[in-house]
Amino acid sequence: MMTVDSPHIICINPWIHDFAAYDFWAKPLGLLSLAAVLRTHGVRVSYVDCLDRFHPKADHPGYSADGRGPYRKTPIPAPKPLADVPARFSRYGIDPRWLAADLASAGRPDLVLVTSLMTYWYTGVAETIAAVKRLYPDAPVLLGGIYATLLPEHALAHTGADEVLPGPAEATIFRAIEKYAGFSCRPDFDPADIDAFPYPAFDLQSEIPYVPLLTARGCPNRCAYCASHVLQPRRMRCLPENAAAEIAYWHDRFGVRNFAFYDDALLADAEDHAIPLLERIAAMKKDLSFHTPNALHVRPITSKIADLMVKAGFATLRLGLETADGKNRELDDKVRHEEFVRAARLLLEAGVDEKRIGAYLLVGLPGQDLSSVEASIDTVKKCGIRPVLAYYTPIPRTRMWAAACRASRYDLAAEPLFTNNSLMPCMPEYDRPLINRLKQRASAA
Ligand code: B12
Repeated sequence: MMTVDSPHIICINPWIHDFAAYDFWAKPLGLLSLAAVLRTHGVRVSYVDCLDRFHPKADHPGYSADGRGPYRKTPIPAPKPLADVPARFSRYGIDPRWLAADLASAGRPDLVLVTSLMTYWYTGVAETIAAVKRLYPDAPVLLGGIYATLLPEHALAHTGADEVLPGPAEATIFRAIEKYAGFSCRPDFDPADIDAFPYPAFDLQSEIPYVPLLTARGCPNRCAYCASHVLQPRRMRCLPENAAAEIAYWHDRFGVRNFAFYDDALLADAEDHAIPLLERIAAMKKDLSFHTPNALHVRPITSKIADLMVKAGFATLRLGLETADGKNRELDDKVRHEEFVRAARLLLEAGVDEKRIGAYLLVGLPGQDLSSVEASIDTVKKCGIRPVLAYYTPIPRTRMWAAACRASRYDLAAEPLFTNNSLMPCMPEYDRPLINRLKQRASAA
């Protein structure tokens, strides 16, 4: 099957450049999935994580009981388009000297794979690739991931990558390896079958404080503000027994206790998917904690699901208040309001700690009257759970993008940095007193 000796590939999770960043169960699941695929096909894979909170050279590794924690942070000048923003800009992640040393000790690569996440973090990607090119000027750098998929031309022009490969790459990565490393091999699994994928290579990390789980790719919904259907056009769902086996694997082999679901719609078709999965997790009787930072839809929550979540060990719950069609976005719609109140009641009755249930409220949507958010905050509180403000990020290729561009005081289409939600880019102005009032109202007891 192989035509040349195994190539050496370095996979890199790049730095973040932003006004704020925190590890809310955020790992480069896609990159580590590809690393696992390559490894099982005879490729020598090294992993360099610019966001490693547990880097051996870090003074104070950021431990926390549930896996979350702060990234190391270094103030840097803001990129020119953001120079006038009155907030401190930073590089999040390891010291550049540690990165250089890690790249050197990995050894010369035949190919470098860099992932990307937020479109407005591209300057962090560019700084990472520049560091690679300083050490290994001849090594080809291939960029993929979410930014690369949403804005491939921009990514090619602005990051220094030799090639940008958009979209899910379980199938396409093999051609790239052949092109750049002369290593020809065919996938020995079906890239259209999520059950056939190897487990992501979290074992390449210096620590495994938690494991992200993705029991399905893609989303059955088409919310106007979300790019999931562009990023993962093909919906694939794994069998509940396989998801349960993966959880047991990380716990039994590596002692992992915290798991974060990345699914866009974990509760879709719950009878066939989430319910059997939760039953299996509960039956394991292991002391595990599950977190849903990517939000659960409230509509499918029943008393059975709420009970099973408690039995399985769901510790941090985030609820999304948006509807599937993205039409009714504020908490003023009758049906949605009742659904929400009911879901909150069921979860509280089942025994989920009220402090650990948060409801995301989208703030800063095009045309949104921010004072309406105050009423939504009060409604959520009345239900006995926590409002969590989620600042709207305009995303290219979503249905809401055109409206976002029209509403914005910035030229969003010309400069992805302006889509940073810290700027509240779709509001006519950054109304600091009002935003502070909302924050206070949301956090007040
Ligand atoms: C899980 C998730 C999170 C997690 C953390 C994820 C992480 N890794 O850090 C949490 C819940 C914390 C999170 C938070 C946020 N998120 Co989020 N998140 C996601 C989600 C649902 C899944 C990402 C994922 O892991 N996918 C699964 C893997 C397997 O796919 P993948 O990473 O794309 O990888 C594949 C390909 O891209 C490719 N690939 C990847 N790397 C590479 C490298 C190479 C070289 C190649 C060739 C290929 C390749 O192959 C992989 C395998 O097929 C996406 C939506 C989605 N469905 O993708 C949104 C998404 C990325 N998030 C988004 C947003 C806006 C946010 C928030 C800002 C939300 C908010 N407004 O408050 C926050 C803030 C994050 C922050 N500042 O830290 C947006 C991004 C918008 C943008 N402008 O880029 C998305 C697209 C959702 C959306 N609304 O459309 N998020």
